[in-house]
Amino acid sequence: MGAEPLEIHLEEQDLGRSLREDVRTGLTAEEKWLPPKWFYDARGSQLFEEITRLPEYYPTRAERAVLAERAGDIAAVTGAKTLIELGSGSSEKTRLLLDAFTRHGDLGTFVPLDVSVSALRQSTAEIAADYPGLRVRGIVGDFTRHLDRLPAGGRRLVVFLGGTIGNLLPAERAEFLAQMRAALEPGDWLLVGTDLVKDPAVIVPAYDDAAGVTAEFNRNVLRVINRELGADFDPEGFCHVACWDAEREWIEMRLRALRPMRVRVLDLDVTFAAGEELRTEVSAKFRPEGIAAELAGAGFTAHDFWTDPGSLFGVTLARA
Ligand code: AVJ
Repeated sequence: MGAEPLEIHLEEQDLGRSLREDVRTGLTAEEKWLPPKWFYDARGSQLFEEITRLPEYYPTRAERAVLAERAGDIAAVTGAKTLIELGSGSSEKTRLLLDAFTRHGDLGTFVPLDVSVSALRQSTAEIAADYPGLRVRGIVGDFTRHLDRLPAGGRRLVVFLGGTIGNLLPAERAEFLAQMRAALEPGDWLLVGTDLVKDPAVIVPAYDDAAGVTAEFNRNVLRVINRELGADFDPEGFCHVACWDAEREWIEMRLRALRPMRVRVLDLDVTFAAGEELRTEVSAKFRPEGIAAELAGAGFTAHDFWTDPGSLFGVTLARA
């Protein structure tokens, strides 16, 4: 049984429209910003996969360690029939769960949802090939907009890994969790990965690696906008900046203009002063009590909270 054809909830025009809206809003703001979802074209998804293998980028390895240790418990406790993965990317770590469910027995369907068509094509084909008997239904969609399109019924486990929930701003996060809770039935489960607050001397290099892969990933958003909207950003005119906000306990990636620049995009004439910064991503870090409080606030009941041996990364299993 191969993967089923991808279900497209983000049509080409729809993608274009939301990119145009985001570019207009973000680049005309007093403090310029762009949402991080636009990093992930084929090249951006590839660069992100490279980031996950960098020595400085600990979250992927730490989360994988937790899942390797706890996948059996997760399969046994949830007894899920349907596994839904939001922002699935390559679904590489999710294989630990699929393996555990294969041993445990009940899982019938895997539903990865991602904005990246290229990542989803590859992951659904590979997973369908490696897990014969598993129904694989990939959905091209945006987890902040398409939670109402998830398949209904039958003991569902939704997984949201990698700390991607930290890419939402606090108000967006509350909205997302409330929508998630509304999309689930009592007895369904949510598994969320969150990077934890720690010494910034550990966090900052993870977002500013020596090989410069994260810098390329960051500049990639400008290449996406150039290609999709016919803009004329000079990506090399910007340098990569990663900075820790101690008060809000998040890391920000920014692109800093190396010289004054003028960019034509849509009907806009966007000017950058030398040194001006464009915020491209927020990646929030969490404390265990904060995660529990946010989940409870959205109507979830925390069931388990696990970390890796170094307490770098947390994984929470909660019940709807
Ligand atoms: C997509 C949430 C896993 O915030 O750590 C990696 C994206 N940005 N390096 C993160 C990212 C810069 C990443 N996640």
